[in-house]
Amino acid sequence: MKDAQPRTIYLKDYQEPDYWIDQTDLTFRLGEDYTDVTAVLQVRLNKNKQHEHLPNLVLDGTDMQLLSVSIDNQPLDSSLYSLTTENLSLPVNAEQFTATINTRIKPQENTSLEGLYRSNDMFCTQCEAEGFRKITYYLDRPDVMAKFSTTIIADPKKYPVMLSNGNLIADENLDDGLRKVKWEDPFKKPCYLFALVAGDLACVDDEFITHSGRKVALKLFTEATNVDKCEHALLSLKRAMKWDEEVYGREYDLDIFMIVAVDHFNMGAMENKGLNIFNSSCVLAKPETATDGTYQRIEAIVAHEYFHNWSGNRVTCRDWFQLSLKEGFTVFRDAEFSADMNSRPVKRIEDANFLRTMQFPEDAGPTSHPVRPASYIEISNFYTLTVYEKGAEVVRMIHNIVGKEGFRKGSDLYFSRHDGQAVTTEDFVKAMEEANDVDLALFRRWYTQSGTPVVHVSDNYDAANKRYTLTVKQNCPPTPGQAEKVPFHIPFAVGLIDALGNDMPLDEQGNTTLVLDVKEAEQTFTFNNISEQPLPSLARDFSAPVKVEYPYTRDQLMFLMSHDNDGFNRWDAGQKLAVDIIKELVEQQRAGMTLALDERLVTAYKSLLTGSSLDKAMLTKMLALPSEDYVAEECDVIYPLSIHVARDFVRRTLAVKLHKQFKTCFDANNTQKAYQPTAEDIAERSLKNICLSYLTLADEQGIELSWQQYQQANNMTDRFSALSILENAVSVKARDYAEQALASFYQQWQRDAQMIEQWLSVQAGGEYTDLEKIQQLMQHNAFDMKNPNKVRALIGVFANRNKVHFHRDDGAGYAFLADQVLVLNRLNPQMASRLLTPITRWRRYDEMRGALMKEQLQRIMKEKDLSKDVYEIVSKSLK
Ligand code: B3K
Ligand code: ZN
Repeated sequence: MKDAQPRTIYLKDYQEPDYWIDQTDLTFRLGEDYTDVTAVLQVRLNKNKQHEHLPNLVLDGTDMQLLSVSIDNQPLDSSLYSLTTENLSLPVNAEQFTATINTRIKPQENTSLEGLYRSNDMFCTQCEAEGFRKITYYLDRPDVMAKFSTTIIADPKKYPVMLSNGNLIADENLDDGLRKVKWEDPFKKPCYLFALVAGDLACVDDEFITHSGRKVALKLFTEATNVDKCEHALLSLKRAMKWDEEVYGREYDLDIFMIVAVDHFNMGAMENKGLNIFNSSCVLAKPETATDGTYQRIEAIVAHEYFHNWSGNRVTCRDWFQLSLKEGFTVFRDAEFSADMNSRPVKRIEDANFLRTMQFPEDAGPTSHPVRPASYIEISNFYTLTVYEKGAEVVRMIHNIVGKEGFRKGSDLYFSRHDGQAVTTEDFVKAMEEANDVDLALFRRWYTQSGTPVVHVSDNYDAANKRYTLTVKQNCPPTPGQAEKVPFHIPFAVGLIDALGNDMPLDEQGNTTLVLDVKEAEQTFTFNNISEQPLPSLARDFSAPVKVEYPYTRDQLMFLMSHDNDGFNRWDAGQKLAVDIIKELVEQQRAGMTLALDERLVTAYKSLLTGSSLDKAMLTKMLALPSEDYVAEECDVIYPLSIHVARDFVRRTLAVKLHKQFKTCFDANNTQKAYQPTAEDIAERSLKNICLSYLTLADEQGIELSWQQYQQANNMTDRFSALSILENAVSVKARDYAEQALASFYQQWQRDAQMIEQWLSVQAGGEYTDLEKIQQLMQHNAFDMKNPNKVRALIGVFANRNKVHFHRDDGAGYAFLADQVLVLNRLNPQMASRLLTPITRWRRYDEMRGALMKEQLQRIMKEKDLSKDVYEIVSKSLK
């Protein structure tokens, strides 16, 4: 650590800046040894604030060399300014002035992938949240919005493509053989939306005609070998542009929209104004190399970044505590887009499942924080599932409270009122409230209280009076810094189901789902004219991000699995049944008993496979057992190996007992069509492949079937499914096939970055890949510690998915992870702190494992030069 105790930043301390920057003119001289940057800033005193005298202009800046500064063209002697490792402080003697700052940076040495850096042979940037301060000294905060121009001077042979935000306004060849281009962005923006790209890139062109008839040039830049992987992203972009016009009335505002694919990127993509930069793995796809999952992820991320043009760029965040203002809202927008493009109930199941499996543990763990955090040490640590996914659920609840049309009125008001401004989540809620004349006073608690509320439901049926009552109690467990909670406003959607499985009418209008406004710690709701004892269907469509407790019997869950009219709850009934059964087996396993599966699960699966009228996408979801992570989340103490054994036993038993049904279903869906990533075909392939995974567990014929599919597949979805099935199958034959497949896969695709990531991850998660194998793979040419995708594919997948070997009894898995975190702490702190997550949850595990994880956290804590990123996570985890 640079400072002994890194500083905590608090929302309550927010103040407007002393100065504004109205115009920022940047010039980059890109070189192989260094890059020189000139920033010309038009600075103006902020008169909203009281000043006794003109304060110094304190600019943020780190990791660079200051060459010179001048104010209104007068060079400033170094004795007149003060410079620290984090700031440049300049004396000021006028309310308006021009500051010119020359800095030198070394992008080729920048492994943090923040600021200006190199990926392969190109230059690219990532400035959110605080990367711009690694490019030049600046007011690096989102409430300072300026108009930008960017001049790039570079060798045109090495960097024929030179891009920045906005429109190209000049392009000239200089006498010294260099080329100079100038870009100008007509919209003011915070510096986190600045972008620059230079490299030898190919471009795939397309266009979009907006609602008002303007033509927008769409350009996707990538290395020349990837031009055949651009079609799907461009198609997704055009769909997203159209959808935002239709659903939100939002039109694109520049005449050009560019996307660049880069191989070295810390996350998925970045919404820089007019110049989105994408992790290659989130934008490039062709049927031979991308799975259906990749196709769908690309559609969602391209849309997400595009939607930010309004929810993020035109209306941005006042400070980083407001991050969910743009992220929660934009995730909600992209989820609705994906629901409209594909299957709505399936998308809802996927999102709710993801939230429960991944965000609930975060919300219950040592880094738990509200959707709008109150403090942080390193803002990069707050790009979390809570800010993104729970934030999106909070927006969804507002949508459900005010209704679809009300939400549109609210978003119209929000965009028109705040266009060009940097605002807060409070401004968003106010716009929703005012446009709809609703009171969201209590609802605001979702932004300030952390933790997952638990809703306990009990019921009573009074047959004589045909009256049914539901008693709903809520509580929220304590989280760091929040011992006591006040009740949340929970929109709780409820249906009642009769003995034949039909929804009962709940009011005079005949509505069969009612949204109860739960606002108190305990409340009772009465339903009249209920002709028989009903079975409740609770929190339909996952109407709030809460845990629901109701004492369903296994028979009742089976009934709901085949009768609930709410798609989400129908699926969830199956999950609840399976979790209950797997937890029972975990106990049996720990007690050294012979495992015995409750036959009811077999019966339930059999009726899914034979008698159900579900569509294929839904059926696939119903046939997938809850993940080990979800079962773990539902256990008081996590015994990872017992959970693995128990779940595996269920899979094998189902595979043997329902072999015939799985085979029939597999054959019916094994239609060898030409590949198309349509919702219908994706569903068919997913159903076929889940059947194949069960068949492979049953006998050697299943293994032969997978091997055959691996060799004959005409698309990567089928090929990769077969590969990962073989990689996890136990027989000698399967091990042999898996080895052959992995070798030929590598042979064929070693020059394709996305394929190598897949190759690493299928091995890292493999049941038979032990720690020693992981260490060997780290030495392989395919691996690169400086490439986040590779780190995630190998180390991340090992630590998160390979339960058997990561959690081995001697703690070597944890020590290995800590070693890698310490290496990355120097190379790429953001990656280091993300990678840590599995061992931060040490309190949830059995005593032995918990102690071993804690030991590793303590070891990391002793490191001398800990980044703020890692320090924050480790210190909070040990508190
Ligand atoms: N806004 C970016 C995330 C930036 C993360 C920086 N550490 C991507 C997105 O959410 O669209
Ligand atoms: Zn985003």
